[in-house]
Amino acid sequence: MAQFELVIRHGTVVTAADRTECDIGVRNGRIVALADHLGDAERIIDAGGKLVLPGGIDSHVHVDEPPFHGVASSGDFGTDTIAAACGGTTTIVPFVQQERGRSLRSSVREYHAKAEGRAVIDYAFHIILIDPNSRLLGQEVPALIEDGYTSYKVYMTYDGMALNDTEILSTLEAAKAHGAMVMIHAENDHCIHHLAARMEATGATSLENYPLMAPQAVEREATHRAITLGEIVGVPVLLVHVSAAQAMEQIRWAQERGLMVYGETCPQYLFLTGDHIARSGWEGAKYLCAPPPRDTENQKQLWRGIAGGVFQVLSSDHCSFKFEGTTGKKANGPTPHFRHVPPGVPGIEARLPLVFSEGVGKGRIDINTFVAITATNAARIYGLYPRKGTIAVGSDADITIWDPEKRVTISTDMLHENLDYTPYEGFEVEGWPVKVISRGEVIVDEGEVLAEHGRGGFLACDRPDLNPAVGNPS
Ligand code: DUC
Ligand code: ZN
Repeated sequence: MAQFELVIRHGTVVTAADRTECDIGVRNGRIVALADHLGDAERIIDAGGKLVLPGGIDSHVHVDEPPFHGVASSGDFGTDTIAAACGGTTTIVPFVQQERGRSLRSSVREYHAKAEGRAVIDYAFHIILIDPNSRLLGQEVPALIEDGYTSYKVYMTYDGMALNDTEILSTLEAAKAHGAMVMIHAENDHCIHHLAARMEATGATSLENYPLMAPQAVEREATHRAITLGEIVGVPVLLVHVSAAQAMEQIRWAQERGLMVYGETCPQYLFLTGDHIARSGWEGAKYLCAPPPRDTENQKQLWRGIAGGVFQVLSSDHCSFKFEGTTGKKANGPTPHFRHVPPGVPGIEARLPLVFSEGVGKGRIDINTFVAITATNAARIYGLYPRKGTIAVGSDADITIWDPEKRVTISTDMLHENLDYTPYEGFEVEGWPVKVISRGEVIVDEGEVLAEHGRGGFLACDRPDLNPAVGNPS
């Protein structure tokens, strides 16, 4: 019997910290050797001229959640994990959404049933809390943390889902007592309602008005408040999908004061602007998400924030609402109205190529930072490290072989998301994953999907390291 099931040879192996020319030996789905020259394998992949990266971790994806603004997702754990894999991602962390009046445990079971038999890559779960009552925080949440559900998301906006400050404080206290990470969607709900009502009163309801109901101040105030709530309890918080410089400056301010505050941003805030939403008629709906994309100056600031270490995580916030039809962004028609379009854009497949091309390719970030923000830091923050998110002896052999010179024009047709549009239509990227390996198995080979549905497995997360050694090297 050969010593290794798989050897990846002659590649440039990159982690969040290093860049090394070495071979990788894989046995039983795990990395068991890193050395100058490894032979004697059942399969050898020549990665000469290619980058060999840890598979991406997309730690903010909405998969098969209940309808939002009355509109259902069109993707499921099958289509969305195939799309993720085709884009170089080997782990996702979607959400279980709490349902009022139902036990959290039974909701968790429901999401397991959605994933089992369908997912082609491994997955963990965050849990969205919309009713953090004392029974839930005192009994269910501690038991779930024990079982590997160690991150909880709370909304400061959205009807029926927003928590008030008291509820957020109680959630943070539970997170502190039992060892969980709290992710916060920071937008001031009262301001949004106030501004939206003002615009509706004047009939300014076309989509170009959408960003005006959630200007930067709305996000900045809520970000500061979220940081303050975390400070008062003495527990880390992670601000998700930060869209703009003003919110980012709050995070930087907190970090400089020594608070454990983490930040996430997403491709839509690096590549889209309010001008996309202002495209005429329904077209703008393709770019509508919450918070709204801003402008090119904010994009520049966010890139600086990534390079400077303000942001630890870059995930997609993938939402699979179609454009047309009853599961589409236009479903609440007949005319476009900024309050009736479900916010959210897809990006599970294009995330890594976009960020590699515009980030590493254009010199905005180095390759180690790319690995850190798209894989390693999420693994550390959410309790998956070192099993996931790095290339090291003992880690799962989740590896993406990346051709840094491959040019691709992104289009709906070439993506595997079960959708009729992508907000990144026509974007030209340089750099694409050519082989994607999950636990030692090649699941995507030159665009061909080889993975069996159901091969992906659940990952119970460890309690997060509440002061993880995250940081962006550049
Ligand atoms: N933002 C979105 O754009 N979609 C889903 C939820 C969210 O917070
Ligand atoms: Zn989200």
